[in-house]
Amino acid sequence: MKALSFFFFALLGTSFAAQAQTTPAPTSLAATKAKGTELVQFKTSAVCDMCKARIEKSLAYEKGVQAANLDVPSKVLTVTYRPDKTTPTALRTAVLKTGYDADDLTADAKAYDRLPDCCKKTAAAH
Ligand SMILES: [Cu+2]
Repeated sequence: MKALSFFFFALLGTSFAAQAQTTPAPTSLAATKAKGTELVQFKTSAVCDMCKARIEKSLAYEKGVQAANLDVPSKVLTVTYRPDKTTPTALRTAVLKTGYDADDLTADAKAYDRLPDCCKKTAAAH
C-alpha cells in the first residue's frame, strides 16, 4: 500500500512538472508585472499593425498606464496600469474612444468613422 501511494505521488509529480513546462504564458505575464501595478486584458476589434500602434499609443497617453501591448492575431490588448491612478473601466473607455471595441462594448462611433478603411471591422485580416 505504501509503495503504491508513493508511485501515485511520483506520477502526480511528473504530470505537474510536464504541465508547468507546457504553459509558460502565465508565468511570463506575472514576470512583467511590476510591484504596485495591475494587469488587465481586453479583447479589441483591431485588425492590423496600424491598429496595434494606434491603440498602444492612445493607451500610453492615458493616466496611470505603465505599458500597453496588443497582440494582433488574438486582438487581445494587455495593459499594465497603476490601480491608484486609473481603473479597468477608464482603460476600456480609452480603447472605445480610439475607435475599437473593448470586450463586449462597442467602439465610439465618431472615432470609428475616423479610422482608415483598412482598420474597420469589415476589413479582412492583413
Ligand atoms: Cu488597422
